[in-house]
Amino acid sequence: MSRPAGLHADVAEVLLTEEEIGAKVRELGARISTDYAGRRLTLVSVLKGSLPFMADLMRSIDIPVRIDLMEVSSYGGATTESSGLVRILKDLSASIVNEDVLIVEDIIDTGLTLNYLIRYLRGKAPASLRICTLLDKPARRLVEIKVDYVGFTIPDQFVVGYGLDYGELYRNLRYVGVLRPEVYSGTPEA
Ligand code: PRP
Ligand code: 7HP
Repeated sequence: MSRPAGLHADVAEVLLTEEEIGAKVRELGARISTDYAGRRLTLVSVLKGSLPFMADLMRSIDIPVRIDLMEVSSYGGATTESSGLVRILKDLSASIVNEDVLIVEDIIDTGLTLNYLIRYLRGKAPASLRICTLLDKPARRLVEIKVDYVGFTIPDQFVVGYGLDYGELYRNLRYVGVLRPEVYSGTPEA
């Protein structure tokens, strides 16, 4: 990894603006509020990437919800490739037995992380289990995943911002952008 030039300077192109993300999150929140009206809904955020999305989505939902947080890791440090090995770094803090559970993800890429999580959470006997992701990158999928709520379908490019990182950086961008390949290839800019 070459030395980062700067938060915004390392971004080659803005893929989704703050405004586009905000509008989509409000739309998803409205759909979820309608679909789960009168139910017991628990949102399970998959840290760390989904943190900004979760914070905005839960405030766009206008029915009572519980929240819980899990932290898993599948991408080892400064890499753009999934290791395929999913580790639970933080587990749920409350039972989800008989709860309607909605997993909140920032991105589905290979699908390996969610494939693991779905199996894990199904074992905890929720009333239902569905998936909400801000970004979907179907070109990279290795396992089939049924996704119930998708914000944006994006091309096969490595993106950062609005929670998404490269080497733990760029999560604090308000937009989603494509990272300059030099940043992760280590090739100095011409
Ligand atoms: C990222 C992202 C998803 C996962 C998607 O998490 O937040 O959880 O990768 O990739 P996949 O579909 O190929 O499994 P990461 O392990 O990088 O952790 P983070 O959320 O802390 O950034
Ligand atoms: C994980 C991930 N993290 C950041 N940007 C991407 O494009 C990613 N795909 N999978």
